[in-house]
Amino acid sequence: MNYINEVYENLKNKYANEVEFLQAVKEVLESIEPIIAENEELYRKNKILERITTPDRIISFRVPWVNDKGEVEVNMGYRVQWNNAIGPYKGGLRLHPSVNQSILKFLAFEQTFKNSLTSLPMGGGKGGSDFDPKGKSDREVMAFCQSFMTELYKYIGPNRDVPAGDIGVGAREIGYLYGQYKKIVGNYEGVLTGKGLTYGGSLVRTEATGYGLLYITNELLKNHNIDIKGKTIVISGAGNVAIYACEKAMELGAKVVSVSDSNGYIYDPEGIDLALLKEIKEVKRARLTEYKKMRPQSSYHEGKGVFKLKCDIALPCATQNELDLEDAKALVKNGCLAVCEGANMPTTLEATKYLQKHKVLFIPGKAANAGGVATSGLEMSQNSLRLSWSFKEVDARLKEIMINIYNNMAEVAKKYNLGDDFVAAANICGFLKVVEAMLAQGIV
Ligand code: NDP
Ligand code: 2IT
Repeated sequence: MNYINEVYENLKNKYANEVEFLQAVKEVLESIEPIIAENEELYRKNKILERITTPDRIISFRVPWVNDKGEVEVNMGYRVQWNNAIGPYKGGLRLHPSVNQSILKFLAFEQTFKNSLTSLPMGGGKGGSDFDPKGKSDREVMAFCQSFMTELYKYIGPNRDVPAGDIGVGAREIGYLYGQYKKIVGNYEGVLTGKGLTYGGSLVRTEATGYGLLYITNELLKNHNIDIKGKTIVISGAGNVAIYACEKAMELGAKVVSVSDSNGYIYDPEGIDLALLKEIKEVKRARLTEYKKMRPQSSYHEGKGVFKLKCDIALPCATQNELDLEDAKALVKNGCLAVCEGANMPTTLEATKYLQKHKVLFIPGKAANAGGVATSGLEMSQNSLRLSWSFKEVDARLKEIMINIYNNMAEVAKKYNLGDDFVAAANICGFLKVVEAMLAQGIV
């Protein structure tokens, strides 16, 4: 059996229930075949694949907190510290009832390669809890965050592990987490990113993932002689990534006709009303059904289906495995030109292969949504320098990083004859830097 299959089969036997983790590993291992072939003996001897698919550690803990009725509730908290060969662990915290070890392992594994792609010195990590922030009062969210940090603080630090936001974690949660860390540790330091602008946050971090997604999408299109102006875009999700993807897409002259949440989606043929969307999601924390009430020309559709809409470009920005084979078939049938992933692993393996086979340009999440963590890296730099850069400066750096990621992928694609396979190109780019650092640092 070849080395890649051996490692994958072992993981499959050991972690049969961790389907998301196995999916993420399979995609990476399949695409680094040419790299392994070049140096198989060295990699085998150093057990590189076994080590890179095993986290440095997984911390899991109880998170007790008191709800508004005075009752005690108990959740599980986790931090997966995957790999710190190229820098301190870095990655978001997810608060969602679906959170489990498999999901956090896939996210931390992916994060390791994503962070490597940014060219900034950040290792990979991810954490979170099965706590559901939906419908909770501010005080309940604060109580949860304080309890979560009372355990997590032992394992993080500005040179050790720097968490940030992800699904269910935005400015409010980062504020409560930061306050508790500071109270326990006593240091005013850059231990989290996505902080508020009055206490060490960076301009553009809120917009960064969505903006970065559009910068790289635009670069992809430009390099294929396609103008984004006038194109119809379908976006899924209505959270942080979706909102700012929508904003930048409109700025670039495209028309965004949909957004969605876990209950259903909005189709607005005249283009999404961004101010209304922000008011509903960022201010009121309400459901998308509110949108239809204010925009009668739009329609609300219960359940899934956003990718069945006709579009030139699809940007999945909600969650893992939201775009399946049926969606991929509909996108191809409707003449979709490009799919770029704002979310982490939103496209199933079969759907990805179908899209690529039918010549739909495809950029995987670890490249396309790297703008968020890249700007977190810029927040860390500003914290270390005790400086704040202007919006224009951070935005310019973000854009440069995204274009660099595209160019690095294109170079690797050329070198290994990958055509437009940016899945393989991203995995190879991310993998090489981490592995070189691991080899240099010995068996640790
Ligand atoms: P938010 O919590 O701000 O928004 C998430 C959106 O996705 C909401 O509209 C939510 O709907 C929807 N959603 C979440 N879970 C599900 C589900 N199981 N089924 C259907 N819809 C769902 O999160 P973000 O926008 O920050 O994150 C979105 C994606 O982008 C995630 O995959 C995240 O990992 C990824 N990402 C985020 C980055 C960041 O900087 N924030 C950086 C890079 C990637 P509802 O409100 O109904 O739950
Ligand atoms: O998936 C991701 O890259 C994020 N949620 C952002 C992580 C970060 O550290 O900013």
